[in-house]
Amino acid sequence: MSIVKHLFATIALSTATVFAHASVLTYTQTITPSKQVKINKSDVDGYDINFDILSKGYNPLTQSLTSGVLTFTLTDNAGDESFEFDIGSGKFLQTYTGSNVPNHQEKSYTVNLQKSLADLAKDGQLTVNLSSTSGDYIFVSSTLTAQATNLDTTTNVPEPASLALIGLGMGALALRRRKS
Ligand SMILES: [Ca+2]
Ligand SMILES: [Ca+2]
Ligand SMILES: [Ca+2]
Repeated sequence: MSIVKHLFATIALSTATVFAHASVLTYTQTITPSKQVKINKSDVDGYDINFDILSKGYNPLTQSLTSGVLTFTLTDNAGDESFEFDIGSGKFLQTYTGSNVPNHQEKSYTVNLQKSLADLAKDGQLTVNLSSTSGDYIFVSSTLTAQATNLDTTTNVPEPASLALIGLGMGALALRRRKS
């Protein structure tokens, strides 16, 4: 292999390493109503909460959303109940169901965004509708944690190691020229 070919092979390898180490961006948003919200089966519209990570710096044009997790904290006064969370909408709708929110204590429920991740990725916004399918419960708060990576490759600068290799390659070329 000529020195030049070897040099380019080394640079290509180094660049791939830079991509693999692209930094992970984390966005977190917590929604807490000013007073606790009771959700009844008789409220047919349920209760909407709206997440927006655009305001946190997410940019759908330059970043790729890799994961998202929602946690919901609920509590209850009395009785047994069942609930449904509609996360996202249309073809990205993801539904989570549960039952029997503990009385007089808080419980957190964790949902990984799967289908609904694309809803959030598209425009940085995600609406969740909380409803009851029997009885009532109290919504305390919800937190969204999403992770993204930069798509923009122009910000990836060569690592010092590959710069040093380029320097070595140039030196070798210069030596060769002097010899011939
Ligand atoms: Ca209960
Ligand atoms: Ca959306
Ligand atoms: Ca109840």
